[in-house]
Parts: sequence; structure tokens; C-alpha cells
Amino acid sequence: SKAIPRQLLTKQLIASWFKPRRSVSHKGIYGHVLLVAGSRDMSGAARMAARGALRAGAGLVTLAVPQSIQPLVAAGLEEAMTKGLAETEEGTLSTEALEQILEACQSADVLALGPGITTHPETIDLVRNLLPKLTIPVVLDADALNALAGASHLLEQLQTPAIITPHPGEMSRLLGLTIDEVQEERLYLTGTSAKDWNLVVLLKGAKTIIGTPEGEIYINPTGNPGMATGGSGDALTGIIASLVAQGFSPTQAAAAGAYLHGYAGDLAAQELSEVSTLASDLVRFLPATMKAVL
Ligand code: NPW
Ligand code: AMP
Ligand code: MG
Repeated sequence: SKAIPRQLLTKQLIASWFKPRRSVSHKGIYGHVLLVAGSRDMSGAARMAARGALRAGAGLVTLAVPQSIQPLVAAGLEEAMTKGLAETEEGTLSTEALEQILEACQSADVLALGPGITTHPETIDLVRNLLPKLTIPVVLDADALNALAGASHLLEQLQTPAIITPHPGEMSRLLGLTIDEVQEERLYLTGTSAKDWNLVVLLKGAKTIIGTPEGEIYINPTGNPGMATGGSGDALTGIIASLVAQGFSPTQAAAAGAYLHGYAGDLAAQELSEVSTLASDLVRFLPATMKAVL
């Protein structure tokens, strides 16, 4: 775990990954994000992820949620398309949503799965059955990761490029370690997990770490404790998926996503204070972030 080579993310590096939009251009060029998120009790997570995806520049965003909350989430999100999915009595995704999600994947460039979907047993089954069937890149967060607690071998069955975005609690469940053990070995565990699971691992927290299957490690310097507030991570999931849809590699999408998300949080905190910044504010500062960084 000693002397792991690492690279600090900089504004210049992130900016170099963005190509200017061509003047002859249409929404199809900027990709289509399919976001599967939310439940009756956590509809906000779905909306914040969708807003993150929209503000980060994707051409199209489809937000797929349990069908009973579709009207609610659609009402506050005019730019996103929505889709209702089969649900349990508790208003969480049911196993019957599997075919619906695979069908929606046919017209999407990336799937983001997990914010607010809960750990209802049927939803866990859905996640576990869906993963091996995916054929487009995937961003897994929150309860999609909790569904793999103690079953991280399922990550190795993925047939597509993947990014996972655990916070230390989610990482501890994936690895079967305590949160303290995760925090003591953040660099080492991110690096070895990315290699073992052959995907990009983004371990959140102050100084988010990104590990790649090739063994690279990036450290993100942006962000502040004002971002320790509900929904902040859900917005990040949408941002990263949006960058994948626009053609970023999984590594670049994760690294640029973390950098821009933290930068937006820093701008929000300057204007609103760390204490009062909300996750939705952070997304509201993405346009100023894009102007400052790109
Ligand atoms: P502790 O005990 O607080 O110290 P969970 P969640 C730990 C949705 N949301 N450093 C933490 O530790 C999400 O998308 C919906 C150290 C605790 O043990 C999910 O679907 C919202 N420890 C669902 O809620 C807004 C850290 O992890 C555990 C840590 C549950 O997600 C809120 C907590 O994790 C939310 O986003 C750190 N930096 N970060 C909505 N409006 O709809 C976390 N921990 O149990 O997975 O709970 O993250 O809230
Ligand atoms: P989540 O726990 O999934 O809502 O994610 C929280 C988000 O806020 C992650 O992107 C974290 O990296 C970020 N965050 C939380 N606390 C801090 C902090 N003290 N410094 C920088 N970023 C933070
Ligand atoms: Mg989260």
C-alpha cells in the first residue's frame, strides 16, 4: 500500500478533455443518458441525478422511475424524458422492470443506476439480474452498490465498461470491511478494487480518489464539507453519466465529473456558505463551473 503513483487532477487536465461544440451540431452528438433511479420515498434522488446529467451537457436524458412517481418527477423536470417502470407495493422497482430497462437501453449511450432505488429485496434481485445482461456502459451508485454488498464478484461479470461511485459506507459494504478500514487505506483499496473488478472506482469523500483498471490513480482536489448533504452524490452520478454519453472514456468521465462537481460545490459555498449549500444549489452552479473551467 506504499508509494502508489498518483496524479492530482487540475483545471488544465480536465479542460483538455473537453472538445468545443461543433457549430454544425445536434442533440444526437451529445449522447443519451438513461437514468434508472428513485422510489416512492426517494424521488428527489432521481431528479437531482437527472439535473446533474442535463447541466453537464448530455443531448438527451431519460429518467426511468417506478411508475407511480413518474408524474411527480416529470413535473419538475421539463427537459428530461421520463419512463415509468414496474414497481412493488412499496413503490420500489420490481423484477418485472428488467425487460423494460433493457429495452430502454437500446436507445441510450449509457445507463446510470442506483440513486434512491432502495434495498427492497425485489429491487436487489432486479439489480443482480440486470447487470450481466447490460451491453452499454454503466455507472453504478448508491443502492445499486448496496445490492452487491457481500456479492462484489457480480461486478466482475459485467460485459461493459463500468464506473462505480461508492461513498466510504458503500465501499465498506462492498468489501466487507469497516468504514474505518476503508478510510485508512483509501488509495490502496481504490487501486486494487479497480484492477480486481476491471472497472473505474471513484471513492467519494474529502479528496475523492479515482482508480482505473490499468492501475492509474487520480486524486480530486475540489469540493468542501458543504457538499456533505443529501443528494450531493446523486447529482455526481448524473454528471458522470452525462460525460460518458458525450464520449468521454470511463476514466475521464469519472475524473472530470468529480472535479467539476467539487468545483461547483466550491462556487456554491462561496456564494451561499458551506452550511446552507444544498445539492440542488451545487447543480445550479454547474454552468458557472463550465465557464470557469472549460
Ligand atoms: P455515518 O454512520 O453517517 O458516520 P447509506 P445514504 C457512511 C438516497 N438519497 N465518510 C455513513 O457513516 C441515496 O441515493 C436520497 C465516512 C453511514 O454508515 C441512496 O439510495 C435522497 N462514512 C439512499 O438514499 C437524498 C460515510 O455510509 C452510511 C461517508 C441511501 O444513501 C439522500 C450512510 O450511507 C440520499 O442521497 C463518508 N464520507 N459517507 C433524496 N432526496 O431522495 C457515508 N458514510 O446508508 O448508504 O445512506 O448515503 O443516505
Ligand atoms: P453522497 O454521500 O453519495 O451523497 O456523496 C457526497 C458527495 O459529496 C461526494 O461526491 C463527496 O465526495 C462530496 N463530499 C462530501 N463531503 C465532502 C468534503 N468534506 N469534501 C469534499 N467533497 C465532499
Ligand atoms: Mg449517495
